[in-house]
Amino acid sequence: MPSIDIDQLCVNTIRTLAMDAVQQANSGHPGTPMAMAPVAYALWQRHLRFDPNDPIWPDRDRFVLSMGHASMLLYSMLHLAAVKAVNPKYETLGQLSISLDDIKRFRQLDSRCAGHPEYRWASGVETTTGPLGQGVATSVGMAIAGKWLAAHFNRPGFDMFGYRVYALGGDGCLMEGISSEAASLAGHLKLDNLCWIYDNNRITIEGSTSLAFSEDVATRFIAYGWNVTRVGDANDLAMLDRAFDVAKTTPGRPTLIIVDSHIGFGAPTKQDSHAAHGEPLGEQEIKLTKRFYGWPEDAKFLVPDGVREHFAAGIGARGGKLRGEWIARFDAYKAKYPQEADALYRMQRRQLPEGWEKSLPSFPADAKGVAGRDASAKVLNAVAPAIPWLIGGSADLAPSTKTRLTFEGAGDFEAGTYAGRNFHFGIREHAMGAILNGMSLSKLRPYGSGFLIFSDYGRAPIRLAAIMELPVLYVFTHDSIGVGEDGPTHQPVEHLLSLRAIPGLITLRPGDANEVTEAWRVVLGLRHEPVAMVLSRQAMLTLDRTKYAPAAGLAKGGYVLADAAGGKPEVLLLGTGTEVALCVAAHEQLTKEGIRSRVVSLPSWELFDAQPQDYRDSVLPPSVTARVSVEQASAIGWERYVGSAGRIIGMRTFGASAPLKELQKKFGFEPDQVVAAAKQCLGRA
Ligand SMILES: Cc1ncc(C[n+]2csc(CCOP(=O)(O)OP(=O)(O)O)c2C)c(N)n1
Ligand SMILES: [Mg+2]
Repeated sequence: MPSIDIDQLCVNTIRTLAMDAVQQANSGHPGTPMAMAPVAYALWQRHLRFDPNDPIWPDRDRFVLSMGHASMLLYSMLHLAAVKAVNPKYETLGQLSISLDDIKRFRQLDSRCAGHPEYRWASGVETTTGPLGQGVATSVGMAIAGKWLAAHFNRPGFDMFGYRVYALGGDGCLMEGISSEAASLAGHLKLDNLCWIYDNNRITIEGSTSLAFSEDVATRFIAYGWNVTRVGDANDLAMLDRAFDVAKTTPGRPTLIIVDSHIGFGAPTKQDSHAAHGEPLGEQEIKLTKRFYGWPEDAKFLVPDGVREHFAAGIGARGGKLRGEWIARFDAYKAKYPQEADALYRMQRRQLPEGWEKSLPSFPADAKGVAGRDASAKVLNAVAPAIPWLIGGSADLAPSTKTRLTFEGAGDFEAGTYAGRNFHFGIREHAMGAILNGMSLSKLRPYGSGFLIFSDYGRAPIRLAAIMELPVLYVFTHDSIGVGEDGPTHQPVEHLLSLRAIPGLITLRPGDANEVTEAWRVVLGLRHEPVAMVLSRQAMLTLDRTKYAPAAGLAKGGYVLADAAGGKPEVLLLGTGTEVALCVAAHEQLTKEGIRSRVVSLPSWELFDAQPQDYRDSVLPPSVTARVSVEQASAIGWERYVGSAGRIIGMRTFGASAPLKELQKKFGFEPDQVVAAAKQCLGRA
């Protein structure tokens, strides 16, 4: 090999690993890793404060590959920097996160090198990316978390947090609306620990960006309040260096670095073409490209001597030293601030402070009742003082969703006052979802709230939270046609069903105030599951728990709330949320008429389905086939609980604009109609 300088050798190693892996997989995206290799190299080797030996060090700089299709860029970096794997017990035992063998098996079953970077699957992947725009928006959540952590934990002489967040995105990330929402908020919040790098290659899948994208990106970001700088050639390591220095030293603003690049750099026929985007280069093109790089044409997956050593002497040595200093600082911090140190440690393991649940309230029986959202406000404000990192807010609906922390000292998270616990995401549900993911990835315990109807706007990041197994809580209120006069645009119908369809997401629709308490108890005890807590706007009767079963049954997802004498029902009434009380009213009426009914409160399908068969059978005895479900939401799906002989009282159309009482009558949500359905099932109509 002709002698080229070590920087170039490293950059070309990143490139050729990506080219070879995509070719071998016969699938993937070679062009962008080839173009962005110098950017990733300059950042990781010279700037990133990251210790490959401990990729979960709390104060590490974060690198987010928002253009997830360029995953081979990240895998090459993780491999060459020798990033170690972390096991589920948060231990590093010395194995590489990404072995050369993983790279050779890119996109194959069980390879750590999945098609797109998967958090939890490959250590060092800070967040799962692939849906464009999610990564950059998630990085804003990480930067927000960085600011909060610094404000909360740092003490004079003890900078426990000061990490920076870098996200690399392309045309697609910047076209997606979520990047606008997130960048707008990041600028507003003056997140100067955040840096986005924009791969301005003017190419997307269909061809030139001139087909659909002609805005002035720099001006757009300046308008958001960002610092914008340019690097005219992605291969210019010195200019890249300067740009990163500018980002690090510009106070009060996030930085956007616009990097002009050539997709498929060096490929003789595919450079600057969308042909370099989504398919292998081809053997011949690879040979010619390697010749252009001064690389042995026939070598595959070559890591030349000196490359690994160079990374070890750069990012490895710098990161190791920084982490060592941090650990020493943490030991001194622990001696001086034991409580804070304990909190910091627990957060990393997603544990809560001892005894947090002591202040969970209980609610007395009350015929007038309490709205789900109001009960939730009370529970949240009771437990939050004991869990300082339980923080969150709303997409401008906190007065309605009642998620504001109102106790002394809770404060607001605003530009410059970063210790506050109440967040204002603005009317940006999509970005809120991604930001919550970023906060959770930074080990905060975040919640975000809005109307259930608008959960659609934030659905993509909710899905990602489920894939990543992040304990993010969404508080969705105004959960049904119970919204009343606002009409069909504000009345969720299919939303609950669509959330139930997301694997791993737990939905919870508590049926009275005490079930709301139990819902919070369950949610806060989770470490790896996102939850959609679905709450009513209108009052729900608070059941007399001396007469009916304890609300603690909620933890099993479903439980017998009221039963027929001797526990031998002939008909089952299944309800969730506001419809639980309706089932109870129907049950009382049926009992008077001598019909033996059982009410099952079923606030969470997911938790119930996870119970052993014998428990589920004890709640829903297979021999009792007369069953009625009642839920002010899409009727689809209830067949699984009521069976073919059952009746489903649910929504089959959009709602309507009218006072609640009239809607309940129109759509069948009245005790008489539940009673009639029960009798129909029993053949006694
Ligand atoms: C939300 C979303 N929509 C569509 C896609 C499919 N997709 C993957 S890459 C891509 C083009 C991205 O272009 P750009 O960001 O410029 O990346 P480049 O081709 O320059 O690497 C598209 C449309 C996606 N991954 N995510
Ligand atoms: Mg592009």
